[in-house]
Amino acid sequence: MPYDLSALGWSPSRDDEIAPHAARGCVPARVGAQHRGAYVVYTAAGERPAEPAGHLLHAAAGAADLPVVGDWVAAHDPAGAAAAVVHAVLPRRSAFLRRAAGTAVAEQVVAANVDVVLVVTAVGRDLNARRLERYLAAAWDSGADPVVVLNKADLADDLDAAVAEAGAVAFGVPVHAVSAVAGTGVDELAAYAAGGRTVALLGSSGVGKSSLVNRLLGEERQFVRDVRSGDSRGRHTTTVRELLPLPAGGLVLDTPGMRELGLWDADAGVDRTFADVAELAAGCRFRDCAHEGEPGCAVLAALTEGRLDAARLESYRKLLRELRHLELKSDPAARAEQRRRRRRFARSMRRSAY
Ligand SMILES: Nc1nc2c(ncn2[C@@H]2O[C@H](COP(=O)(O)OP(=O)(O)OP(=O)(O)O)[C@@H](O)[C@H]2O)c(=O)[nH]1
Ligand SMILES: [Mg+2]
Ligand SMILES: [Zn+2]
Repeated sequence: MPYDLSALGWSPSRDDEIAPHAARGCVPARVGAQHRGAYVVYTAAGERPAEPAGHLLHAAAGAADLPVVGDWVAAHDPAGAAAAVVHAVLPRRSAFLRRAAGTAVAEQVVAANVDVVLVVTAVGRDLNARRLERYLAAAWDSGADPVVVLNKADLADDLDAAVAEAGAVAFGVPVHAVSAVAGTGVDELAAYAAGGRTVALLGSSGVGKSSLVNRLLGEERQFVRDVRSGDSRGRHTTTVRELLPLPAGGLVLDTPGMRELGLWDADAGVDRTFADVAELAAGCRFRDCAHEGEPGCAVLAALTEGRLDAARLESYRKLLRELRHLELKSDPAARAEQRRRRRRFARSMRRSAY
């Protein structure tokens, strides 16, 4: 099935980026999935298997330089070829990062060029303010717009209370109460993919990400955990990240549930998530106030007066401590290089704003 590139999220602002590669016979392709060393990409011609060119692997300083799901790449795909060959990764407009699971200190790019991150949680046990804050920080930091999705609304005893609980940490981020089973609220989520946008669903295992993806696709494409197997935690039904084009244009990215989301270099995202604390902190007497008992501390004053939740302040401090700890453990030169690269992304992002 051929694709309209704009429905895959191609923007004219990328025409200049592909031009030098097009001159060498490459076409734009969007990475839909990654299976070990190989990829599935979408091009104007359709869905194609792809592999990285040797020089791309050779020049990569780390995994972050190689294509990830959501990337736009330059691919050589002559008629009759068994697989396309990826020659270059085009600049990322956004990148969702986390600390790679199981390793001491390595970053992992979970997905690139996501426009909207749906932070999916479910009413009941999964709904957890502290976890939401963590996801929101990573989502803001990625450069995408976060949205909170409260799924399994059909199971709620008190839906208003659940929405209020999510709203208390969301601060201006939209909160949608939906049900993948009943189909309620799914249209509101579909609207985020309008105009060829890319919507990623992230959250714990079992909250219903794949069920929502199936609703958005209008078909049972993604495997969903069997109800009879209960909600045995830690069993991941979805095992690979997969970017899927929607019939009306735009794309959804289904992801395996994350057991833990370790933040990576997400200072700006934490500040954005805790904009209320940051705003209070602007009123502290000392600019480097740690809000630990310094005189003239506006944050502690708000805490005393009950205008700031103690658990929220502790959560803010905990995330900042985590980031500091990571900074101490990791290689400063490597981190400086990563920062520089990210700033370069940010600059190219501003230059070629949609
Ligand atoms: N009652 C109710 N059950 C739901 C809803 N959405 C999903 N479920 C059920 O929740 C279970 C998990 O759904 P999945 O869609 O597999 O969850 P997931 O987030 O994709 O899980 P992973 O792939 O492991 O990350 C399944 O048994 C679904 O039928 C909902 O809105 N209401
Ligand atoms: Mg799933
Ligand atoms: Zn202070």
